[in-house]
Amino acid sequence: MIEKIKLQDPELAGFMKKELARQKFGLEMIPSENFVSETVLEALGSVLTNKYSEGYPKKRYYGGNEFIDEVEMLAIERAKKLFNVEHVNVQPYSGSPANLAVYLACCKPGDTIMGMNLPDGGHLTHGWKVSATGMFYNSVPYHVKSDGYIDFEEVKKLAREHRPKLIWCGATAYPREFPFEEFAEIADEVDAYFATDIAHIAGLVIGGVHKSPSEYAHIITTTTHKTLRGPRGGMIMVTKKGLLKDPELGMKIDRAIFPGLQGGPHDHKTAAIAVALGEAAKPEFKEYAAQIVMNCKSLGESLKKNGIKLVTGGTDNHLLLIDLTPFGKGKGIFVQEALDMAAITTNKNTIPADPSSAYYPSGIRLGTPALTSRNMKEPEMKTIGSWIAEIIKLVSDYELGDSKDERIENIEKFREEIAGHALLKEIREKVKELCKRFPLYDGMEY
Ligand code: DSN
Repeated sequence: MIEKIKLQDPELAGFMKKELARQKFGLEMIPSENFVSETVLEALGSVLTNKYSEGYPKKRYYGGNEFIDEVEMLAIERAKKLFNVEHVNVQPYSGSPANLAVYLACCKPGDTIMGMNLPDGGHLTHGWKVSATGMFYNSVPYHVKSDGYIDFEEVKKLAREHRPKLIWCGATAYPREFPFEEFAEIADEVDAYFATDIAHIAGLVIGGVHKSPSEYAHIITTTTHKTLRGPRGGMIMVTKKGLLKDPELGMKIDRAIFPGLQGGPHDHKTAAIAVALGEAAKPEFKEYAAQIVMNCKSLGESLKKNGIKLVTGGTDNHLLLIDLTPFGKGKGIFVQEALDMAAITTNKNTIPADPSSAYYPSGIRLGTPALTSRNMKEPEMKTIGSWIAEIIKLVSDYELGDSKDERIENIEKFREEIAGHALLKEIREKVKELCKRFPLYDGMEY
């Protein structure tokens, strides 16, 4: 599969081989990750990467784009149909530039915008202070309540008080279904653009297991590599409602992407998006999406049964947020690293009202899209939940400490003591055996 790389660049091939083995024999549980089909990989590795195509189909700044035009139009048509929208731009390099383009199209620098607070589960590009979106716009964040659900009373109050130009609904760590309808009502009342960022749940929307925002939002953005199971990329969609509010919205979005923010589109990635959208249109994809959610609920039940606390007490979607505060604050790093040693990949994450910090948060975010892609189901989730709970309990007594020096020392001590721990070794072996029963990229060798 990488024969030529092996011959020409064995050093690189060695790293790639190790990464393939890591993916094959570990449990990938970061909820924003997934395994693309070999067809998507083929499109990504194609000669389409050679082309420059600034502009849009039939309106390019370079010659030789007659076939690239067809590829891009195919991706656009497939997205329009699947998401029930009027206008699609498939050129964003990924989710962050897609979101930035929405600001460029709808706001002027300094305008007020509203999005979910990052530590509450929102995204950097929804106005967080260190992102360009929080620096160039007046960001008024909303929060979740102590039960972990969006504080909609606060959303209404802030929107009426600040009259934002743009309101975002979307998140990276929110385990519940989004109330698109309620957001649309308040956005309409204050005459704001309403943008939904469905990066995490795009596949669930297509699969019909999460409500679609197409009836409620003006703009929908998404990445294409999460539950949608495509290549790393982004899309911006304008709905019928969006064009009614602003008939020029599609054109404004296109101009914001090119020439506003980007140069030539990545045509090999556009082809891979077309492949993924073709796959997502098949009936099997609906079953896949439903299974992601069933698996996640089952994983959540198993964790709870084994004494682990979850933000909001469970999930409606593909992800869970473990609240580690019953064991103390800032425990995420210990749990993430111990799980890594057992070949279970998750990420440390803030939880709402986290008593620690973003780098040393008190939660773990995990989910089921990738495990579901390798055909694991509820019985496997039950087992995996019990392994994760065992590992959490194993490391729950480790303390971070308050000063920087104490933290460095404590983490080093933790790493020394935990490396090669018998329980982690035992679970790592069990993980490997489980992975062999659910092969990934079967027959693919690097
Ligand atoms: N990095 C993505 C995630 O993990 O959710 C969001 O951009």
